[in-house]
Amino acid sequence: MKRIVVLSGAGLSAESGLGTFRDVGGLWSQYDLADVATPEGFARDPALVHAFYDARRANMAGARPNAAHAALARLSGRDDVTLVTQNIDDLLERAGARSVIHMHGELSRALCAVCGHRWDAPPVMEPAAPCPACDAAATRPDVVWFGEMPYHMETIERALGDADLFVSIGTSGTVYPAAGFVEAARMAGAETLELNLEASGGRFDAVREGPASVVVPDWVA
Ligand code: BV8
Repeated sequence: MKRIVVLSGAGLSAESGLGTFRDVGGLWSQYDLADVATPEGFARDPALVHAFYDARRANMAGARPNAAHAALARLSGRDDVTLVTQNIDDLLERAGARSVIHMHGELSRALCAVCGHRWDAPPVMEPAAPCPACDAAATRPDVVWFGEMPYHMETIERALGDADLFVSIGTSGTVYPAAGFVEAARMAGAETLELNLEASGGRFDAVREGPASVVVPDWVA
């Protein structure tokens, strides 16, 4: 049984209308990453950060999974497949995928910065809204910002160490530690495959270029 680790990035959801970060017109050309995706930015201006994520949550609610999400959903739940995503949207789950590992958190979840309690995020987050568990007014998006430790790293590293195949989908490979997964998989003896609109220039044994809604179902078939 070939053990497969799949890592996806913003390109997986691009055709569903969710913006990518570093393509032309991407999110980081509209916002300064330091202002909206770091703990320091949140401390400085929580209202700006909440507005940034509330807008993305609204965009996500109006979006639909595309054929790439559906193809990965067919793969998910298999014992030999580990689905890791950098994306914070819920389109894989809405396509029916199970056991998705959101290493950068989830837009649909709220986190109490005091007690660590997590709950389903309302469409618009009220910073002063009391935590359902400890009453503190310290609500933040349950999203991993720059300088914060991504989630589930032990699980991911174990899967990479056992992988026979590592597939990277729709990611520029610029953000660590995710950008280092291809090397970790190669070190473990895995074959590496990139499915991307354009090759990211990372070190993959094979690359298939094209939109995710085409190349991912082709690969999964
Ligand atoms: C950590 C959540 C340590 C928020 C995100 C050197 C200098 C400075 C900093 C660092 C450094 N080395 C490492 C760091 C730290 C930093 C980092 O990597 N910085 C980068 C910028 C250099 N990393 C971190 O801070 C990480 N934490 O290192 O912690 C630590 C250790 C111990 C204790 C505590 C801490 C945390 C990083 C997580 C940040 N959060 N997201 C949010 O979403 O708002 S990152 C953000 O970038 C998203 O998660 C996104 O997924 C991720 C990667 O972007 P991509 O998904 O690749 O998207 P991008 O726009 O870049 O590319 C789009 C791709 O899609 C392209 O390839 C394009 O071709 C493709 N595409 C487009 N259309 C299509 C398509 N493909 C297919 N079909 C299409 N139609």
